[in-house]
Amino acid sequence: MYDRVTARAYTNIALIKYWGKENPVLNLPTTTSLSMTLDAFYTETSVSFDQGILADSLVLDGSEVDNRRVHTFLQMLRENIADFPHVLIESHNQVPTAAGLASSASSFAALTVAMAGLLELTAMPEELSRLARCGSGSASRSIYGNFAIWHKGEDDFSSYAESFLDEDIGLTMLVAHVSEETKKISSTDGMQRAQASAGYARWVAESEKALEEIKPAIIAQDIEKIGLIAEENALSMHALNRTAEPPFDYFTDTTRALVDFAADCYHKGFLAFATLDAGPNVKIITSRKEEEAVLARFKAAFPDIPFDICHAGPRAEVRDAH
Ligand code: 2P0
Repeated sequence: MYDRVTARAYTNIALIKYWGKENPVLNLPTTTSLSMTLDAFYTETSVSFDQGILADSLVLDGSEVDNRRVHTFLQMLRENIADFPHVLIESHNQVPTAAGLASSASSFAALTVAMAGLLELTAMPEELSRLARCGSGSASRSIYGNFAIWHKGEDDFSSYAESFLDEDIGLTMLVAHVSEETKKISSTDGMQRAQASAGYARWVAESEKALEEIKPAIIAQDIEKIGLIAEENALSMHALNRTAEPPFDYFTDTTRALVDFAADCYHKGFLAFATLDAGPNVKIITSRKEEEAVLARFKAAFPDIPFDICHAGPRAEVRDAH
């Protein structure tokens, strides 16, 4: 039995987005989504049982925080797996928190893998994915490296992610840090509003079609096709938000300018496609071959914006157990 287990999980960016819940308690999605795990942003989490504390405790980057989702998640483990004493969770984020870079994905994937180690669970990745999903939907995909597909499923047992392609196909994501501020509308709220849009059923149908189109493009390592499909999927998600009930928009003027600049680069012959999550930051899809040239163009046009270069990242793993 271990005293302390440390796990690391990397964040992921969806190429086909998760943007709606069939069941908000269990995070059962309305659509199947597909992502690439990134190598640049991760969460490292250590867990230990602590008889000396009165409740489960989360210390995030050195400060104690009260996080309702984490408490609910640990309760879910107690009910589903086994009862256990109070847990001390110490977590470090190498992800800009809550600004559309899905720190909840890496956080709950790292917490799931660490807790599975501490509880000595012999769980398959699909089971870990299912548990991570209960913490945050996108965390189901961060269990895997490279490309993961989260099957929407029909219930708690059938909704989990699997590896879609465990191979680095040379896709690069350039992350433009437009803003590190906490987003004004959480993903959960945003999804709820989007689902009240008159156009939601059409978005679901388009997403299903896009998913079937992107699968062979990933297998064929066709970055241009992947980029075109992912960009369309992301922009239609944001267009949907503008018709939501009530409407909202994660875009800033800089977001719009970056998206337009990616389109301009593509028309000039470069591989450059935009994708965005629940925030104003833009991720530019390009290839490893063209990343330097594309980055140079963006830096020249947006000299005040910091950029990160990301490639495909590894799966979530226990790093230390003693
Ligand atoms: C995604 N996003 O597929 C989509 C695209 C944001 C936009 O998953 O409520 O933090 O915890 O299940 O996973 C962000 O939503 O939402 C997200 P919850 P989550 O990556």
